Amino acid sequence: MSKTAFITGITGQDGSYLAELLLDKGYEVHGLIRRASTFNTKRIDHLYEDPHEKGARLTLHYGDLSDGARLVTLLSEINPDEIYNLAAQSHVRVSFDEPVHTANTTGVGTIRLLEAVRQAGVMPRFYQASTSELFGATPPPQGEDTPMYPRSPYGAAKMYAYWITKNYREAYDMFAVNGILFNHESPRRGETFVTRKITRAVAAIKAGQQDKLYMGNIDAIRDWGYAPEYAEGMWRMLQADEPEDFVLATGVGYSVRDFLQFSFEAAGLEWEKYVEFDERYLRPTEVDALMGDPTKAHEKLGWQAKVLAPQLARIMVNADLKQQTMNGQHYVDVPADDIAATSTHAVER
Ligand code: NAP
Ligand code: F7E
Repeated sequence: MSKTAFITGITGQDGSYLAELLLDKGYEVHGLIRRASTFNTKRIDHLYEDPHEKGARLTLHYGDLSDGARLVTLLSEINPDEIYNLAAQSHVRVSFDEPVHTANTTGVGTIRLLEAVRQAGVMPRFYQASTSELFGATPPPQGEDTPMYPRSPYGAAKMYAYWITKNYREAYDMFAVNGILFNHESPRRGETFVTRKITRAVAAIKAGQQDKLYMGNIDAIRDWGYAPEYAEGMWRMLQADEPEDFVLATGVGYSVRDFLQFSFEAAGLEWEKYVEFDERYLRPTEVDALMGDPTKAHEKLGWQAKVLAPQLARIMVNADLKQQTMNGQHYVDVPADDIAATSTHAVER
């Protein structure tokens, strides 16, 4: 019998890779999408199956993490074996502009979903998209037992979600786990996160459409991995014998300056000629350095990151260059030569 999964945030970067992975594994996949006045399913359009066709295994449902009643109805109907809660207002800088909205979606949204599980009387395994932003000001390396010190409304909202997931595991014996994921990127990364902002700018500069790239704090250090590999890690957490929290990271840190260099080099350009500082991209409180310790995931889940930032930058620049030549009409996935070097579930278009 095939398993059924429910994914919130299926239209996001991670949701799209996870949906691919689960469909590949034979799951029936249900995704929560927000009604918008424009289409917001670009990252999963290639997975769409006409529901009139027999055997269609991807179903999308309108809903929102702010609407608990809708979540109860959906979970009662779907009765999933696994829930992946990936939906969030996920941009750290934006969370300073919209702190209450971020708390409502990223924090309280999680308890709405957990309560919906209880009210619907279903018994799925539950994955919570926790984050290295929980560690915030605590210096690296950061592992499962590192003290948490969030530095943004986003980090604080995720802190609540992290603890309420643990609490429901202990209070109600739920198989509920936190995946504490360090930054992971891809050609599908949202355009205003730093890696994608850089790789899109490289492609636009190369095409003669842009002269300058304005950046904030380029001294910040991050542990950047490749998103499809992290989707595999999420799935493995829910297949484990016991519900436990895991860090997923590469274990290697690079600065934003390093990522600029890798990306511009990939297009044969010198970053210093194009990059300028703009204070509007600074945050009121910054997370200076994140670098994870993925030992537990390696030992217990057999999970290990393969792609590190230099290769990641090449993958993303190549995809953005290709997208430029296609006039930005389509999402372009990982080029074939890079895909061969990884074992991912990315779909070529
Ligand atoms: P993303 O690309 O920003 O996707 C976020 C998803 O959440 C989108 O599908 C979005 O829908 C949906 N969403 C936002 N608000 C919602 C609401 N109120 N109700 C229902 N859906 C809502 O994020 P991502 O990079 O894929 O990350 C996935 C999850 O992992 C997030 O929770 C993020 O905070 C967390 N995380 C990410 C990283 C990372 O490096 N990527 C690291 C650690 C943790 P629309 O498409 O309609 O906007
Ligand atoms: O910033 C610096 C910025 O916005 C990375 C989310 O997925 O990962 C992500 O959060 C660093 C920061 O990601 C610009 O100050 C410099 O130090 O790409 P980012 P993030 O804040 O690390 C975590 C794990 C999550 O959970 C989040 O959901 O880059 N930086 N100049 C800049 N950042 C941006 N966005 N834009 C700049 O111009």
